[in-house]
Amino acid sequence: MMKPFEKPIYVTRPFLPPLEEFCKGLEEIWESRWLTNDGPILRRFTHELCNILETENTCLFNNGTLALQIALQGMGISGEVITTPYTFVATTHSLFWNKIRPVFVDIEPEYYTIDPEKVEAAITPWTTAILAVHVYGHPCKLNTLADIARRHNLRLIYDAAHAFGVKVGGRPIAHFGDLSMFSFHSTKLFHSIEGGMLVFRETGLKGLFDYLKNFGFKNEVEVVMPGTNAKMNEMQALMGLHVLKYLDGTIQKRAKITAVYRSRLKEVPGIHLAPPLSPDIRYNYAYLPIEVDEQEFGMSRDTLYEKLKEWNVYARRYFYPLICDFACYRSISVNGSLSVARRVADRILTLPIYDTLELSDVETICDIISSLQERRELRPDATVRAGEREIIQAIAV
Ligand code: T4K
Repeated sequence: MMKPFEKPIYVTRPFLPPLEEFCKGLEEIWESRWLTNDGPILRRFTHELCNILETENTCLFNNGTLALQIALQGMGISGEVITTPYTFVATTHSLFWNKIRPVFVDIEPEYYTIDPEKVEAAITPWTTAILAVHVYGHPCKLNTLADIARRHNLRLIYDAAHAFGVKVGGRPIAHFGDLSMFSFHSTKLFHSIEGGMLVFRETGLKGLFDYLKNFGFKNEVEVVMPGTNAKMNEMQALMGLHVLKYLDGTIQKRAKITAVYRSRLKEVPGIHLAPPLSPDIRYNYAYLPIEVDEQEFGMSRDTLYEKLKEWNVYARRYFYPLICDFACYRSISVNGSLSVARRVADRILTLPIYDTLELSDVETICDIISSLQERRELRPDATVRAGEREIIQAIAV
């Protein structure tokens, strides 16, 4: 008989490098007594990232939210920005902090990224930019969005918080659009405890972002703009450097986990996964979203979410509710019905995925989901052989 997991299985766990390696790095920090403010480890980390991303146009921050806020300010974005309601709330907060009006449009149903047709329909004379999200690391419709941005003279900004390590046609995803923001939060596949990065096309933005994240200081006696404090410190950079060494292995492990979920869950009625991505995309397996069809599965997404907790499995409803349904954004008018985003937000569940999750545990999670579905099939009106209902219920309890 299946038993609940002894320890909680969370939606994610941060990757941690071998402790001895990290301690060696700490010794270097102790030696130098340089803790923050453009230290030597931050410079090394930046250099490594520039190599991987094949660009010098990067800037590191203490988190992704401040990075995005600073990006919008540095690029002078104002008026209206067309964006998605299906994301983490920080995407919209970054607009709000810059006094920009978000215009929410619907998403496409396969990969949950912003629907380019809806974007084009929402453009007004006040629109200055598109803020799209590579949600779960799924690339947006890159070419179509670029074409719309070019034709309407709009800036194209990507919240790529989930997309570190993703490549499209062999190119890092950071190469698309005018600017991309990556989050290095501990819950991300690649992290620096907390952290964020901007990657941008215009080389001139680098100096601006450096000022904005360091109080606007040009030198000891000159402040050239009202900046804030959004610097990455040496401990963060050290963690980032060490986690980076293991990134490929981490992605491979997640790919294996995803393969097990995919092969097992495709047999479960009412559980739907995004279709496989196009072969020219190198995915990072950042999240494992499933959609729960209440009719077919016999149980709502919320009931499944609660039932899984009884088995010590803590899935998450990323991203529910939609941003436009949060109290602080309810007064903002939305463009169109958002029918796809609403349906997905009501059905989505992100399942546990992280490098140390055993494949046998993934199998067990799938067994639990299947058994919950089978149990629901035993509705009073279902035809079952004598005694079968009792047997299946006993297995499922
Ligand atoms: N744009 C998008 C699209 C984003 O998704 C995010 C962040 C941002 C922008 C902003 O980037 P940052 O400013 O954060 O760099 C988490 C993260 O805090 C957030 O970074 C992330 N998106 C969002 C999707 O998820 P929570 O509140 O759901 O995380 P929390 O603390 O509940 O953690 C989830 C699970 O992870 C826990 O149940 C256990 C595990 N965990 C977590 C932490 C922090 C650990 O095992 N160890 C840990 O240290 O927001």
